Amino acid sequence: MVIKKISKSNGSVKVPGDKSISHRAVMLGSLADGITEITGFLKGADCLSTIDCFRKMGVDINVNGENVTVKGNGLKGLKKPQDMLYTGNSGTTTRLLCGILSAQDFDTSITGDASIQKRPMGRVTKPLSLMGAKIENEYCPLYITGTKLHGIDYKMPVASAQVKTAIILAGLYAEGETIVREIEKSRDHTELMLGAMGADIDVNGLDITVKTTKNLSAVNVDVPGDISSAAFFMVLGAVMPNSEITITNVGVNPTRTGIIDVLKDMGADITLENMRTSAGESVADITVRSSSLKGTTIGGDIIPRLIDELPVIAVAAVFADGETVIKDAQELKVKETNRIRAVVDEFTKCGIDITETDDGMIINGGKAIHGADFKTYGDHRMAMSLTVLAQLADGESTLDDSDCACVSYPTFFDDFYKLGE
Ligand code: SPQ
Repeated sequence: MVIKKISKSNGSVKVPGDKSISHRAVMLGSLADGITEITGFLKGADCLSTIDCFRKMGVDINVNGENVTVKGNGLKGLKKPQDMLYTGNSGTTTRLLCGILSAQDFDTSITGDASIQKRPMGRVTKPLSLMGAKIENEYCPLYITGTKLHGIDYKMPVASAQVKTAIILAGLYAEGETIVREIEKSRDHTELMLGAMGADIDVNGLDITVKTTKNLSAVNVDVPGDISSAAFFMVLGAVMPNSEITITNVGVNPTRTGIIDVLKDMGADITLENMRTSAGESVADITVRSSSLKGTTIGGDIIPRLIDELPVIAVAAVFADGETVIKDAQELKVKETNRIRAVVDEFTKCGIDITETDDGMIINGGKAIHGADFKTYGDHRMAMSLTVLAQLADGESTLDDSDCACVSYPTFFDDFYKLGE
């Protein structure tokens, strides 16, 4: 696909629902007693994979546009699926399911696409096995023998919301108390939603304690817009001359807002308005205006708060004066693709001064760049980040695969080009 260029970016955009919250609403709704009405659900491929898996385990889920109704089966009401569960491209579905399925009284198996089969599952299977879980393999396909679990006190070796959540979900079923100790705070949507559903869960700084839970009570979930999708417009608005973009109804849970902090630090003109809370999640309208950016250093405990935004933050760094250092971001290597290598290889094609490091990259920005024929590696965030990058490159750019954007943002290209009209 030739990446069309827009000559201006002005106006308002409403990005689709948050992917992390949409997954969790379907999963926890399936395990709750009663009916969960989800509004603003993200109908991206990953969340549809989650729906498909739970339907295969006997949960009645009705999808009507962005409205989803889940008739919960209760914590002990899932049924043995006929076939292997297929999680597509979704790490969240795969890892969170491991926590739930370990504790069922039936056996299951899970696999996903070529990318999922390369993503490490040992990070969830190891702690779950300490709880008594029986999971064969550290890469998909995984074979899970349902069994009784017991609580553990687990210090996480990586900052990962998926690992944390898999253990918490297993902890709902486990005998005794389960404590997960994070090294850095990662997104806390699971804790918030479980708390609202009446689970016995307590958060104390980086430590989360969950006790055996008899039942969860369904709550309605109004999913805010995904800040990870808003990120593309935040960077576009900041780097493109004469821009003013308002992104409405964006989730600004503090565990997700690292990109706002970093862009502000780089000199971006960003304001948050209409701050409100919906189902325990903070929501705001975000306005970004073009400004001159300067390089910065990004590392430490901000990384989990912006991990998925780093490819597009790297785009901002290309148009910022001076050096930007991204460090402590080794986790990028185990995403849909190795996002450090992918960003460095594709940006290099444009003549950008970028160097790969073991835990991130160094970008010397503020220089003219030219278009290129880009590879996305089947990674949705690469496809959308490269589309933003191409806007300020001289000459034409192409993408080998634009369809992969549908994993998290099926209407991305429509929304993007509408801003230029
Ligand atoms: O679900 P998946 O494929 O892992 O998606 C990604 C993404 O870019 O959309 C990562 F590749 O987001 C993860 C995120 O990186 C979603 C997530 C969650 O919902 O709990 C947590 C993060 O992953 P991790 O490994 O840090 O727990």
